[in-house]
Amino acid sequence: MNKIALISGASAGIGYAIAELLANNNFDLIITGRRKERLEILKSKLEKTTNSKVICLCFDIREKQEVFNAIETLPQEFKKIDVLVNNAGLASGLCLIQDGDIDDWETMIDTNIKGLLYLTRAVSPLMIENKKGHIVNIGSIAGKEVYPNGNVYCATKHAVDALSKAMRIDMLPYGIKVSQVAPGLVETEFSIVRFHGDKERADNVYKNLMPLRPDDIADAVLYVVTRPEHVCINDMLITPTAQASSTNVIRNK
Ligand code: NDP
Ligand code: 8X3
Repeated sequence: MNKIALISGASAGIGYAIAELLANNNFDLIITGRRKERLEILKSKLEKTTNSKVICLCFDIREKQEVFNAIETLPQEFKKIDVLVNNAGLASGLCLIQDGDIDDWETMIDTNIKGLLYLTRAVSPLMIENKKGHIVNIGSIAGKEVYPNGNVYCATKHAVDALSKAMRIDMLPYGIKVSQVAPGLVETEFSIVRFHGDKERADNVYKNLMPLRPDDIADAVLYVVTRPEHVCINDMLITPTAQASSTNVIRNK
């Protein structure tokens, strides 16, 4: 029997890659995001090419009521969620604190912290009821250290780091695992979103180096969620070989 994984932010990038890999490894999926059409295309692709059943939930993770309503609409058998991947997130802007755009700050805080909390609050009681579960939070190297102009994004990912540790303590009595996977530079739509659609600026982030691919992170998530019952991977920090820290990156000349 397939396990069930809910992946937030599966319409692009890392979440999309996780969905594909888990579907190919005997998971049924609940995939979420705001872009319904992309989710529907992914669902039909996965249902054609794998034996996975897929449900799309289209909601804005910043909207508390939308999150709770979406989980409520799940068919009973899909409420037995084995794995929750809290992946939906973004950076908006890259700016000194004194010049920061407060709307950007609120978008990041509402998505990366509050959205992750809403979804966890909606799903974790179901896991407790079913006496099983695994929460995987997609953190970041930005949750381990800060870098110039990264201020609020780094703060939101430090919050994910802290919440991952705190959730592991709270879930301990129920045997529910909590893991964090914290990537460095991964080439996705992340930088296009961060720079508000400026593709040239986004391309520069990955220029002259071999960044991580979304599949590299999916591979780590698959590893994390397929360990034996008694093994919990607490935390994985993964960078490209060309990156030693947020600010130490080697680029080809
Ligand atoms: P992408 O921009 O490619 O994908 C982001 C995903 O999050 C999309 O599916 C998007 O769906 C979803 N999302 C964003 N905002 C919302 C929202 N308000 N409601 C619902 N879904 C939302 O970025 P990545 O794949 O790179 O990012 C995934 C995660 O990985 C993020 O948490 C990011 O912080 C983290 N990360 C990324 C790194 C990188 O270098 N790329 C490195 C370290 C961590 P939609 O727009 O359809 O709603
Ligand atoms: C995304 C990686 O270095 O742009 O979390 O913050 S970084």
